[in-house]
Amino acid sequence: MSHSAMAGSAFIAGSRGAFAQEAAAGYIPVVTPNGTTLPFRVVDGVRVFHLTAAPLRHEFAPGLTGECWGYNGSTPGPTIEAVAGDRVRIYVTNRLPERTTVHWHGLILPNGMDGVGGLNQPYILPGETFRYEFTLRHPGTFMYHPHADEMTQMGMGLMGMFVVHEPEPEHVVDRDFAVMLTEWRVPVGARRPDPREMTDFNVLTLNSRAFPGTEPLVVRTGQRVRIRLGNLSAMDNHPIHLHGYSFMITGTDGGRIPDSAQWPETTVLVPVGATRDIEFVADAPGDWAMHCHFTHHIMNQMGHAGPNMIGVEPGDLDSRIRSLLPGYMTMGQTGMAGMAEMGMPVPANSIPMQGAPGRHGHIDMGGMFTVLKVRNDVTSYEDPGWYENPPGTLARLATPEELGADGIDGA
Ligand SMILES: [Cu+2]
Repeated sequence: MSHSAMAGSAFIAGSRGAFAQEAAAGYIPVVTPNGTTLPFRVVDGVRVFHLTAAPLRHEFAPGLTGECWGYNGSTPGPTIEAVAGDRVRIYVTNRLPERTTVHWHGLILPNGMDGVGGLNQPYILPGETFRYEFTLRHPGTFMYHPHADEMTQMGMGLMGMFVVHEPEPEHVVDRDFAVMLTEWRVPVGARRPDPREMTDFNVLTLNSRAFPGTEPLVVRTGQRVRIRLGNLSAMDNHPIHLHGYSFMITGTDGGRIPDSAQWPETTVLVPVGATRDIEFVADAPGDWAMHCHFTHHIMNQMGHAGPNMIGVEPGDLDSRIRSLLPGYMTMGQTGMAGMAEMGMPVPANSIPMQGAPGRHGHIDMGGMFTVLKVRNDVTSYEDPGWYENPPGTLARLATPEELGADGIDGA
């Protein structure tokens, strides 16, 4: 008997926040930062879900809202969770202005359930509801997305994570996160992502949110943590770097990697159309950055068209231009960090180069960036605020005495 029986016949709410919810479903539920878990009901032993694809308004981060597409009111759609051995029935209602399907990425299932429009099934036309049903044959981290007008529908936000737990929990963790990586082109001043973009993506997201809109991953010191990363970006693999830890790569959308074949990393490359699971014991308290290591993927909307000003000495250029253009100021001569921090006026509904204030100053990163917050004494998984570094453990200005004592010249 599958674990779904434990869930009873009531809809199970998504898991967020309190510890008490963890035992409810018979496994440690996955947490989808900034997202939710898809409710289900059990009917005659079958776990029944309902997805509705529809347009929606989505906030990428404070200051930038888009007219996107998603499932059940969000992009990514709610995370689907079940247990290997479960039979699942998933109804999909199409409220989009065009036909769609859903492909269950990575799942081993009957050919007619695979969701490639035209190849495996007729399209789900606007207004129709299709029924998918199959048995989950193996545990792992999978995804779901349309296989119809793929460039448009994924470029507009239609995607979600699909987690299948082990029937007899062998590799148990205390905190289990699901994070979908994707990328968007939202022209400055526009609300509509442009799915025709091939190269110049300017909103890079974790669960469709750009920092500082990303919720931190909150963990108690000593907990075993799994982060399930999926990538349904149009064109980019993402090297996701976690600070503070060496983690093991424990799974892909092909399944769990045997212990003997796992390897340690601090950066995991998540290819387009793939998932990667990483695991570690959170034994180091602090605020640890987790971000894509492509530096252009930790920038929000920015222009690339202007001249490179680094090292330029503008002389009296500013005062001369100001006679024509009041308030003009040459920027970027010493680097570009100041631009966001200065609070440059920006076009409505845009977040150019925006980072966020941190505990010790401005964080220059935005986009595909979040924070793993590890704390000794958390009693809930709400954001605990910034880490207070214990005395003697914070980098600081060197004193002349210290420089002299250690023989540092030229400081
Ligand atoms: Cu990236």
